[in-house]
Amino acid sequence: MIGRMGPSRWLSVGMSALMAMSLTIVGGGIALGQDEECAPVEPTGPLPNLEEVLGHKPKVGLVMKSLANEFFQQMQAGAEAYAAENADVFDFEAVGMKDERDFAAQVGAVENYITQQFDVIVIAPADSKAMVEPIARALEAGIQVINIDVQLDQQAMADAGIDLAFFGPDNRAGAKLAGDALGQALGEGGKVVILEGNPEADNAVQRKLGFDDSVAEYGLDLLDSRTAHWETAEAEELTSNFLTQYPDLQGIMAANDSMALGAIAALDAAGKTGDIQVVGFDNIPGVRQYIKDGVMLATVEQFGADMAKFGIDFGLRELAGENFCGWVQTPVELITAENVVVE
Ligand code: ALL
Repeated sequence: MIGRMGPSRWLSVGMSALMAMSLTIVGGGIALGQDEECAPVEPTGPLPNLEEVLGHKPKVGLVMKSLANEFFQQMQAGAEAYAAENADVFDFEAVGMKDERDFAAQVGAVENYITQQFDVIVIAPADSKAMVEPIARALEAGIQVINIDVQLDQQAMADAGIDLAFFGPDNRAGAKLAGDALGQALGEGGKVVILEGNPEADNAVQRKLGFDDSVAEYGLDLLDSRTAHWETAEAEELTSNFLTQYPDLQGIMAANDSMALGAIAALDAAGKTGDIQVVGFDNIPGVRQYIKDGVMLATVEQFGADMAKFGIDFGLRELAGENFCGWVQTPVELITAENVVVE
């Protein structure tokens, strides 16, 4: 049921109105410049029961990225538990990729759901441009597609003649929370590097911009910025190289926690644990103890499981005739030693 989540955590930002950023109160939640043409996004009542209308129980597919990444493991677990609670309302299946660059697996999953005539696809695209084509084919086949986590490219969507709402966080603002924590810890002139996510994904681009914002605001000295494609092993290797290249390095901004873990492993191997501050993004279970122990400075919680659950809800609501547009903004929260919860 959609109402369980607490409405005030959900913001709706219409793309066209985004620039204006006017503050409006909508139905108990806060909407930033909500696009009036867009359906209200407040959580409302129980899930629509569509079995009678459709003649079958709706089939919902969740397409994620790397299942080696705890972020998606948690998303999968949350979505599966939600589907089990609502087993009378919809059938559910979740798929992921074997690693962060196994893009063909995502395309294959969408094709497969088209063939199997799924009713709803909720997808976190690995590539903001390349994923538009397969999604356009799914829409053409009459499937409701909900874009979560990584926003599809506006131009690529326009070229393909589609227009999907985005259900996800402000990645730039989220990264800036982590970047600011590092800025405050190091002060002006602090020497930092950025480990970027996969540049094909819009959220990687946005997080890089958010870190850049912190660099500018705190007068940090950005020595280097490169991608480790969201992966731990690649981040470890890149960080080892950075440590040799920049012996006076003081801080690392990683665009996700998988890469933060790689950075921490490289620091450990170099005997520099705790000497160089690390921030990340996701608040995966694997970093929480490090944050508590001061090995890692901060991360950003982005409620991945909720994102998928809401994606399912909004998909079913679209199937019932509602139409969402613009940006349905989901929350982010800075996690430090002060508020981290180690289970
Ligand atoms: C993004 C997510 C996570 C994740 C990354 C890796 O889309 O938001 O931060 O770690 O994908 O695929």
